[in-house]
Amino acid sequence: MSSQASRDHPEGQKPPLLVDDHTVTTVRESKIMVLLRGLPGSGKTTLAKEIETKYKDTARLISADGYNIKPAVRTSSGDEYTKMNEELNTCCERREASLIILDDTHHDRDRLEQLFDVANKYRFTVVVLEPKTPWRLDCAQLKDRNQWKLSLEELKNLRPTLEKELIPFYFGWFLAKHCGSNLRKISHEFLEQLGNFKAFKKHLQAFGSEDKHKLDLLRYFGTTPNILHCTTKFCDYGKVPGAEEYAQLEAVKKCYSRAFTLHITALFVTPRTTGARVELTDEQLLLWPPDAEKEVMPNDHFPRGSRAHITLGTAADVQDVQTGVDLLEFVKLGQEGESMGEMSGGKLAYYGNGMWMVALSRKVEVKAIFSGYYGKAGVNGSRRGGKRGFLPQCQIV
Ligand code: 2AM
Repeated sequence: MSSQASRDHPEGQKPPLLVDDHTVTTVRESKIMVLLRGLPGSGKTTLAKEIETKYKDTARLISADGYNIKPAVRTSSGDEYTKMNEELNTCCERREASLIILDDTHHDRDRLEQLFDVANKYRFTVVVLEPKTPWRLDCAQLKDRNQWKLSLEELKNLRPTLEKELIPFYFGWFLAKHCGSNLRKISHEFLEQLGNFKAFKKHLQAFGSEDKHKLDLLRYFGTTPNILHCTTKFCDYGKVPGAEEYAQLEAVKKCYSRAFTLHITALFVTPRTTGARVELTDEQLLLWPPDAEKEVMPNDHFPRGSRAHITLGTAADVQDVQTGVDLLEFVKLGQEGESMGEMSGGKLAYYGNGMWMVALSRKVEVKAIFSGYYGKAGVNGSRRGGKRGFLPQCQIV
């Protein structure tokens, strides 16, 4: 890195994907779309190039400057992006890179939505990075630094669109590609075995199954999230109470884009959802909102982190958020499960009402990047208007 670049971005302020070894390894095993965001002259390109250099064998840097797209509060239809979009789509379609770095101001909501759609279509986890240079919002300084020679006035017009941090639909840990595939495989095996289990077949009425003899659980849980993840805070782009405060937490800021290893201790099935129970470490609990359990079960007391899970599938008309509620139901029942023997690498127990859980003898470890999901509601496996959940006054929008 040039000495200019190291002065502009001191080590302590660099994103984990540049300086943390575990993150670097995990990013290499994931599909990540990095969106650099900020005013012209704020240091995006320096950061973008540094990331490209670090991941040179797997990365592709696509820059708006390279397509001569002048940053402006947009009034046009966005046609100037046609060629750049072509490069992005081809890169995704042909799997030319597992890390795509997009260098642009990213101030325009419509443009961002287009990119989130692409990321979602090709299953890229989005990471939004902003340069930490001291002058990033100082229009007087940016005037002399931006290569587009934007005037003070033009910069001042752009500034309000970039001052506010982008709050995602939800924050969470997003599984690395290989870990996600592996967990899906483990879950499929579990569902197959459970569906064929004699004792399970005795309780099929809980699943509303017309056939009294068998149930294809893989079909039953027809919808699975696009990218497997463990939600920490549902934000609805800042509309949910406490979302802005959560986004401002020091731990959230520090850990954004960092990799973690999550420990899965159990798999479960209910007539509504199937999921994996996650045991959070003390460090991971720093990212866990104190009211996460109360949000969905206000009248009960749970140890912090009890709701941590990965949704693996939902039944028709059931929302993903139900999985965490179902997990808390298991936690409430505690030791009350009836032991049903060994299955899928653990001890299977039946809790009544079609609730089954296998406690794994060996925890499954999955690597995941802490980031946000920014795309449209209802796309990443979350459906609206569920009829079968039993959520108490939870603020579903
Ligand atoms: P999940 O974490 O159980 O899968 C979008 O709906 C995502 O946010 C889903 O992953 C969903 O459930 C999670 N989520 C958490 N709390 C939510 C809430 N109160 N409303 C909607 N979704 C929520």
